[in-house]
Amino acid sequence: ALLSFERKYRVRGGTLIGGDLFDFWVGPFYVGFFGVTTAISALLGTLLIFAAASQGPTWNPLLISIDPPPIEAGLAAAPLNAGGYWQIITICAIIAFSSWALRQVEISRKLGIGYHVPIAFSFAIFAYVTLVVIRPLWMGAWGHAFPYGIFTHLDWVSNTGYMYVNFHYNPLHMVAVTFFFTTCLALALHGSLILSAVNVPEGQAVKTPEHEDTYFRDFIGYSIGTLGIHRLGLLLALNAGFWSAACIILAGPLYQGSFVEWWDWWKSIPVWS
Ligand code: BCL
Ligand code: UQ2
Repeated sequence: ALLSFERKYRVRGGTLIGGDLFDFWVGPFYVGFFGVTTAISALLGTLLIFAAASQGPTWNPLLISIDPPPIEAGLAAAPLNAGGYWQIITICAIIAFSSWALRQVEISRKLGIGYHVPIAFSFAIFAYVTLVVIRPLWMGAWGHAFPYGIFTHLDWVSNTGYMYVNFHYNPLHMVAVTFFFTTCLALALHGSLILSAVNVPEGQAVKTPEHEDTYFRDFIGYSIGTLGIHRLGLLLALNAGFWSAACIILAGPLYQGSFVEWWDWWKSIPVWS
C-alpha cells in the first residue's frame, strides 16, 4: 500500500537521461533509466557468476571462486575460463553500482534534496574500483585484483597483507582502520543518545534535543549538536572508505617491501635516534 504522503512525492521529471522514458514506479520502487540498467547488469552479472561457478569444481557456496586472469596474462582480455568470466562480471558490477548511484541522484532530484546519499555511495564504489581496476592497471596485471569467492577473497586479503610483512604497519591502513572504529563510536553514541531520549515509558512525552545537548554538556562540557553529529558521522564514514582505497594504492603501486621497515625513517629522527 502507498503511504499517505507517498503519492504527493511521485512527481514527474528530475531524470538525467531519457526524459519520461521509464519515469514510473513499480510498487514502492522508482524505476527510471538507471533502474533498468541496474537490473540488467545485476542480473547478467549474477547469471555469469552461476555460469562461471558451473565450470568450477564445487557448488559449496563457501568454496566457489571466480578468479581473475593469472598475473602472467597481464592486462589482456582473457579466455572465459581463465579470468574472462571474472573480467565480464567486473564490468557488470561496475555498471550495476554506477547505475545504482545515478538512480539515487534521480530520486534526490525528484525530491529536491541534496546529493549526499549518492556522493556517500560513490566512496564505496571508488574503493571497489580501486581494488579491481585502478590498482591492477597500475601494477600491470588483472591478476592483482581479488577473486570473487567467500574464502578465496579472505585468502587474497591475507596473502596480500603478508606480502608487505605486517599490514598493520601500513600507515594509511592505520588511518582507515581508525576512521572505521571512530565511525562505530560515533554511531553508538548517537544511537544510544537518541533512544535514551525517545524511548520513554508509555504515556510519557518524549524528551527533546535540549535533553540530548544537556546530557553531553553535563558529561564532557561539549555537545556537537543534532545536525553536527550527522555531519561528523558522514565525514568519518567517507574517510573510512577513502583511506581504505588510499592504503591499498600505497601497498603495491607506490610502495613494495615491508611496512615494518617503512617506519625506519621515524626511528631515525635525530631527536631520539
Ligand atoms: Mg585490513 C583492507 C580493516 C587487519 C590486509 N582492512 C582493509 C579495509 C579496512 C581494513 C580499512 C577494508 C574496508 C574497505 O576497503 O572498505 N584490517 C582492518 C582491520 C584489521 C585489519 C580493522 C584488524 O586487524 C583489526 N588487514 C589486516 C591484516 C592484514 C590486512 C593485518 C591481512 C593479514 N586489509 C588488508 C588488505 C586490504 C585490507 C590487503 C585491502 O585491500 C582492504 C582495503 O583497504 O581495500 C580498499 C571499502 C568498501 C568496499 C570495497 C565495499 C564496496 C561495496 C560495493 C561498492 C557495493 C557492493 C554491493 C553488494 C555486492 C550488493 C549486495 C546486495 C545485497 C542484497 C545487500
Ligand atoms: C551530541 C548530539 C547528538 C548526538 C551525539 C552528541 C545533541 C543527537 C552523539 C555527542 C557527540 C560528540 C560530543 C562528538 C564525539 C566525537 C567523536 C569524534 C566520536 O552532542 O547533539 O545529537 O547524537
